[in-house]
Amino acid sequence: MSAQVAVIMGSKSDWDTMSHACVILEELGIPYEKKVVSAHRTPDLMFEFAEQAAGRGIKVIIAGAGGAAHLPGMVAAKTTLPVIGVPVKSAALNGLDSLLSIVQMPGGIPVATVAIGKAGATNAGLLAAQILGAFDPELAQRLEQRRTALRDAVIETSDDLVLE
Ligand code: RP5
Repeated sequence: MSAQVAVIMGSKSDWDTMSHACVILEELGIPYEKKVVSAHRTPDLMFEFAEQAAGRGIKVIIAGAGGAAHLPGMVAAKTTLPVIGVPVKSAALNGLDSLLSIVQMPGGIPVATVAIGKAGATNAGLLAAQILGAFDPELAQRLEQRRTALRDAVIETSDDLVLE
């Protein structure tokens, strides 16, 4: 099956973060592709990717970048596929720069922005799955099962609350 989700990132250095989105997609059995595409260093490749993604069967794009993180917004400007932006934690400002660059899109071109770093990348994978799950009952079922397992794991932690 061809990829339904594209996970792109501005640099190979983003992979430590963005791999967490891929872990979720693997777990849920969603075909995906992963690629380094930089808004600053490979702008022509970025536009080519964004313009061709829908035609290749991609349904959701997850885009992660750090610093002056233009990638998610620029990709969103060139496609009507849903784009989920992941702010990668930067060295200088701990990812606040990435977050604000991605989340503060002017009205008209949306980017669904998640949290900074690992939690955001994990949630980006889950959000992409939930978007696809709205049209795929079997995937929706796997998401329900995942939620149930999460709930049970949390409830079980009560057993660990013992006085020393
Ligand atoms: C951004 O610049 C990337 O998304 C990355 O988070 C950041 C730093 O990139 P490298 O200098 O590590 O390649 O474009």
